Amino acid sequence: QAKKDDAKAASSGGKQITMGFSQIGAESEWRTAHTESIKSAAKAAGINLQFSDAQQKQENQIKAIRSFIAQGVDIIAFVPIVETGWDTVLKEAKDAKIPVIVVDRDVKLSDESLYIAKIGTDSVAEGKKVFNWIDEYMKKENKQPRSGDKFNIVVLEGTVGSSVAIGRANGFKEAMAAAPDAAKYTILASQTGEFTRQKGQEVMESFLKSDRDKIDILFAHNDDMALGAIQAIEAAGLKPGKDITIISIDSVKGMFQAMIDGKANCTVECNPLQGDILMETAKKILNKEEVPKNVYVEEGIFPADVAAKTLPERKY
Ligand code: GYE
Repeated sequence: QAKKDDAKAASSGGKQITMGFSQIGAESEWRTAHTESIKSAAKAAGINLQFSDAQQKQENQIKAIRSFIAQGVDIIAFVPIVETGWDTVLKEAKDAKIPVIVVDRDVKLSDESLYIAKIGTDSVAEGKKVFNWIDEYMKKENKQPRSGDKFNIVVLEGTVGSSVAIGRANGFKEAMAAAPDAAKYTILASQTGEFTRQKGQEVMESFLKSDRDKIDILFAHNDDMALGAIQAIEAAGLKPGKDITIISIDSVKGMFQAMIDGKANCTVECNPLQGDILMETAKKILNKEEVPKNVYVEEGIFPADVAAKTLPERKY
């Protein structure tokens, strides 16, 4: 019955709502869960979803949005792969009177009225949680630097120019600068691993080539890159999770398994289950109801000692 009511609500004036959705691709376990959440929520809400996969290219996203406008969809939602470069196409949507919802990542625009609402996660807060967890953990475990007198951190960054890579890097550095024992830490190297397992492994290999005996801590902007890096660390004859403390963001099942296996130390949650709230928001906008400009989903933090207990409850 609830489903039927939803389906009814999804038709305004007897016509089913059509949403054009531009996804960035399938780079990570997180992204797969995100896509799945969007698709199943559209189905449950009785919304006709026109789903487009941009294969990691902004130009493909712009093309998709233009084709949604040409088709005359009721509403457009998209995940901005990078922060900038959206003004022109969003102005075209506005001129065509098609409302736009920004999903997951943030945009930087000259005119904030070019989108109605943004649904996503707080990447600056995530980056802060990562540093604060590290600082506490190193003290609690009475860890000592493997060489010299500071903990050497290496960072695997996400997609260059994406709001999440920028936010996570900034949040991390802000928390580090604000910590009373900031002087105990230094960032030895930081490079993009493009949010993929393969690239994470490759970049970690190169970090290890130059600094194998110095690296104390790995911060990966997502779990997939951490999982790739774990393979590189083992191949270099080191123990991931022991010689090198490993923390990343997302909290996908693969990372829980790595923690259970003793190869990783913590994951900060980034919640990809944004489909239901997106569909609800879309209906409200089309019903001319007020919606908040920014909606952040709830997020936790999972260190290795809760991994085994938590894994069975994880939805992605
Ligand atoms: O952390 C990563 C993905 O934009 C929050 O993109 C998302 C990030 C997520 O590929 O795994």
